[in-house]
Amino acid sequence: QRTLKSEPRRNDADTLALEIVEKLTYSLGKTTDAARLHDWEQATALAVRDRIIDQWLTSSRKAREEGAKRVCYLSMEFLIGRLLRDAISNLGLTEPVSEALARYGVELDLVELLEPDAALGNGGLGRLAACFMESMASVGIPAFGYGIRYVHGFFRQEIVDGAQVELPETWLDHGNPWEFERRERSFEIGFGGKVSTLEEPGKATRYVWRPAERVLAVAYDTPVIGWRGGHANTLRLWGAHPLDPILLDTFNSGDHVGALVESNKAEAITRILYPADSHQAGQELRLRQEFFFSSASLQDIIRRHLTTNESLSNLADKVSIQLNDTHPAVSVAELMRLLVDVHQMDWDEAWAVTRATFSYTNHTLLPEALETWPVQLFERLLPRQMQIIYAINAEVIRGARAERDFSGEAVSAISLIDENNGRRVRMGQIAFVGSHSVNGVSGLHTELMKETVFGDLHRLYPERIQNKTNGVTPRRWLLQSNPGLTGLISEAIGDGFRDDIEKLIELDPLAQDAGFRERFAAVKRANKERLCAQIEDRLATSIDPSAIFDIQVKRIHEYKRQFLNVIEAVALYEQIRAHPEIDWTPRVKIFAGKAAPSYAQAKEIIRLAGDVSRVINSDPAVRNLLKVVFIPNYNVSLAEIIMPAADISEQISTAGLEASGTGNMKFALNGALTIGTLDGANVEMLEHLGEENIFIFGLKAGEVAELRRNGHTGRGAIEEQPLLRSALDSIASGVFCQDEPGRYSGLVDAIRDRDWWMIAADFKAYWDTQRRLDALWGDRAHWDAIAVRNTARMGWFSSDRAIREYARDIWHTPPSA
Ligand code: 26Q
Repeated sequence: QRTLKSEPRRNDADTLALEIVEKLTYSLGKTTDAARLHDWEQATALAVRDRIIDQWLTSSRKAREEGAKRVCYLSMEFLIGRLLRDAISNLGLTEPVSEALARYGVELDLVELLEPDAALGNGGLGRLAACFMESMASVGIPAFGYGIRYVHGFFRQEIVDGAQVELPETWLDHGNPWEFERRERSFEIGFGGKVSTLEEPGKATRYVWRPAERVLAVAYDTPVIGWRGGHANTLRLWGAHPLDPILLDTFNSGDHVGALVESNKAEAITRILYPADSHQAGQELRLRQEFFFSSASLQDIIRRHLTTNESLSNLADKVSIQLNDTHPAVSVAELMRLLVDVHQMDWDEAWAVTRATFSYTNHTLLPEALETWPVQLFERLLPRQMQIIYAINAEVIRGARAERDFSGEAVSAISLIDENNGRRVRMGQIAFVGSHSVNGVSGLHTELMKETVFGDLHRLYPERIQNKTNGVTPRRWLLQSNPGLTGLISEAIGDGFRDDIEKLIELDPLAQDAGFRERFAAVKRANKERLCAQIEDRLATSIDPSAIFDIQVKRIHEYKRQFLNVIEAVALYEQIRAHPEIDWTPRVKIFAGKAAPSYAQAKEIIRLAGDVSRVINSDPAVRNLLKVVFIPNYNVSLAEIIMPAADISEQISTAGLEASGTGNMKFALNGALTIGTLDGANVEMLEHLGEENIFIFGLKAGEVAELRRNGHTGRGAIEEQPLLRSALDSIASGVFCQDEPGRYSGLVDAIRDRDWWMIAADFKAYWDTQRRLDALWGDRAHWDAIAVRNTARMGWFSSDRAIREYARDIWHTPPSA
C-alpha cells in the first residue's frame, strides 16, 4: 500500500501558498480575488489536512502491520474545540502558512477564528478526553477515541436581562473539513424486543436477542495529529441513521409524514449532547445514546480484531478499552453478549477476557452524579444486557460470600442492583467489576474513592483501584495559546521544553533574575491587554490591565463555590466604600461558565454575579478599584485567551468534592498564582510548587466531612464575622436587585441554615488569603518570581505524563514515538 505522495512534502511558504490556492480553486471553486475569509479558512484547512492524511495513513498501516496493541478510549464527550491551529502548530507549519496567507493579504490569526468551536462535551471530563487524544498521538500510542457525533454540541450561552439563556449550537452548519464519513463502516444497533433461547443437546443454552428496533451507527473519522507530526490517531464518532430512510409502504399508502417517523427517531439518538455534568438526566434517550455508541465501538473493535486474529481469546492482548466514567459502562454487558451469544465463547472465558480488556476512570464522588438506571427501563430497552448484568451480579456476590465472608450490608453495597431506591442498575459497580483497573484522577480523589463510594468493592478487590492524576496538553495550553511566553522561554532555555515539557524546570533559577522577571511580566501584561480587548468587544466594559486579574472560569456549581467568590467581591466592595483612605489594590474579578439548564441554584449564582457586577462597576465611590465581569459563553476558544491572562486562578471548591480539576493546571502553567483549597489536584500542585508558591486556605476534606456529620450550619461563622454578615445581609436584602429585593434570600438562607458547601465556614480564611495576595502585588518582584516558578514547576501536570502512566500501569502498551 502506498500513499499518493511517496516523497515527503515541502513545507516552505511557496509550496503552501500554491497548495492553498489549489484548494481554493479546485475544491471551493473560487479565485483569490473573490475568496472571502471563510474560503481561505476552508482552503487552508484542506491544504493542512492533506499533510495530516499522509501521516495518518502511515501510522494506521504501521499499527496494523506490527499488530500493535491499541488503546480504545470510550467517552461520551470529546471537548476538542478548534483544530486548525493545533494541526498547523503540531506539523510545524505556523511560519510558512502565515507567510503563504500574508501574500494574499490574509491573516492566519483571523482565519483561525472562523473555525467553529467543536463543543462535544460539557467540561473537565470531555476536555480531558481531548487532551488525552492529543497526547496519545504525541507520545506515539496507537489509539482510537470512540464517541458520539452530536449534531448539536454544548449549548451557546447568552445572558438576557441577567439570566442565562440556552441557544442551540450548530457547529456543522458549514460542513466540517476534519471529518471523513465512512458509510462502509457501519453497524446495526438494536433496542427493545425479546430474548429467546435455543437448546441443543449436550450444549449450553444459547440466548438470541431479537431487538424490536434497529438503527445504523455510521463512523465519522477525524485524524488527531501528534506533536511534530510524528504519529496520527483516529477519533471515531458515531452518527445514527435509519436503516430505511423512508418506509416505502407507509409512504405509498399516502402517509408521507408517517414514513419519516422511524428515520427521525433514529437520528434523534445523536442529535444533542446532554448539558448536565453533575446530576443524572435519567432519560431514556440518554441510555440509548450510551448503548448506541458502546455497541458500535465494540462491534468495530471485534471486527478489526478478527481481520488479523483467529479468535477473540487474545482480545485483551491486542486492545485496552478505557471507560471514561460510567457513561460507556453498559459496554461490559454488551461485550459479554457479543462474546458469548454472537461469537459463542464460553461464559467464564468471556468474563476473563472482558475484565482483562476494560479499565475504568471515575471522575466524581458526588452522590447525585452517580449513574443509575431503573431496572424496568433497562430491561425494556436492553433485555439481554439486563440478564447478563444479573448473571454477573450473582457471580460477584457468590465470590464475595465465599472468598471474603461478605454478608448482609456489605453484599448490598457491592450489588450491581440498588434495591433501596426502587431497584436501579448501578453503572459504577458494573464498570468496577468488569475492569482489571479502576482509577481516580488525583491522589486525594483516589483515596476518597477507596474510603467512600467504592469502599466495599475496594475491600473485595483491594488491588484494583489506582491513581492517575490528570494532566493537560502543553501544546494547546502553552505553545499555541501563549506564543509570547513560549518565545520568551525559548530565548531563555532553548527549545527543548517543546519536546519535553518537564524541561521547564530549567526556568526555575530565572525567578531570581530581575531582567527575566520583567520580560515575563511584560508577556503577561500583553496577554491581559488581549483579554481586555475581548471584554470590551463582548461586554462594552472597559477594564484596566494594570489591575490584578482574578479569574474563576469553569462550570457553575455549588461545590465549586463561585458564590464564595461573589460574596468576597461584595465584602471588598463594602470595605472600599467604608474605608476610602486605605490604599486598596485594584482588582478585576472575572467569571465565566455555564450552568446546567435545569440547575436552578447555579443559574441564580450567574444572575447574582451579573447583578453585583452592575452595581459595583457603576459606583463612582469604588473608583475602579474593583470591577466584576461575567463573560458569557465560556468555551475552549475563550479559555485559550483567558488562561494566559490571569494573575490569580480561583480553585476554591469545597474540599473533597473536586475530583481533580484541570483548569487549575492550565492557569498555573501560564504563570497565574493559585488561590485554592486542598482539593483534587491542588494538593499535588502544592507538592510540586512548594508552599510559598501557592495560596492554600480553608477546611480540609476530613474536616468538611466531620462538620457535616455534626450538623454544621453557617450561623456561628456569620455572627463572628462582621464582613461576611454585612455582605450576606446586603445580598439578601436586595441591594443588588432593587427591582426584586427577595431574589437572593433563598441562596443566603441556605448558608445560614445549612452551609452544606462550607461557604461561611471558609469565608474568613479565604478573605485573609486574598488580602495576602493584595499585599504581595505591591511587591512585584516577589509576585513575578512566584509566577515564574509556577510555569517552571508545572511540567509534571502534562497529559503526556498522565498518558505514559496509563500506558505503563493500565494498558501495558509501549510508547513508540
Ligand atoms: C451523567 C448521566 C446523565 C447525564 C449526564 C451525566 C454526566 C455528564 C458529564 C455526568 C458527569 C459529567 C462530567 C463530569 C466531569 O466533567 N467531571 C470532571 O472531570 C474532570 C476530569 O477528570 C475533573 O478534573 C473534574 O474535577 C471533574 O469534576
